[in-house]
Amino acid sequence: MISEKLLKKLNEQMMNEFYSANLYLQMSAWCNHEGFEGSAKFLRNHAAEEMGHMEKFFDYIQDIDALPIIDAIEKPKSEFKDLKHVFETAYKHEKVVTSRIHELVELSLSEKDFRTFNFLQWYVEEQLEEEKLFKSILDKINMVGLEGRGLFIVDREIGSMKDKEIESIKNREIESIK
Ligand code: OFO
Repeated sequence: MISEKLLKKLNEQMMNEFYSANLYLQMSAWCNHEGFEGSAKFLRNHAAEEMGHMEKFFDYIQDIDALPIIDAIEKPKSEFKDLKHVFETAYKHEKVVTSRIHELVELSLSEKDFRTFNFLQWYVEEQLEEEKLFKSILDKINMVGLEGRGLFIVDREIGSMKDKEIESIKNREIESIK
């Protein structure tokens, strides 16, 4: 049976994933408002992906015969200096999520809860992808700077990135069932 402490942490992470979804939805709104349609589309898709992360916790908690507790969600940031600031914030946020997932893994291991440890491995791998993804976008923005046509082209490219990401996730899933 899962310990109360670990269950509380799983619930907290479920709510953190909700927060991630809201953060990216808010960022998407900001981008749309500023005319960055590609980034807005990408971030809106990403918000939906974060809801999937939340649901995985929601389902797992129920699978182990415990009760998911939906709690209040902190208001996400809604003001950004520029597009670079949006993706810097996202990249920083993903690093925080990674460290929270690692703390959960550490706790599950110290409590010898191997089932939860195993469940969390999906998130360990996912966080590597999330950090890589946001870092690659930031690199692109840094390369072209914040002025002129370059940023317009990068924004368009960001808008098409989701399809590539979905493709790579599908490939990973196919590999894992081979
Ligand atoms: Fe962005 O990975 Fe969940 O929070």
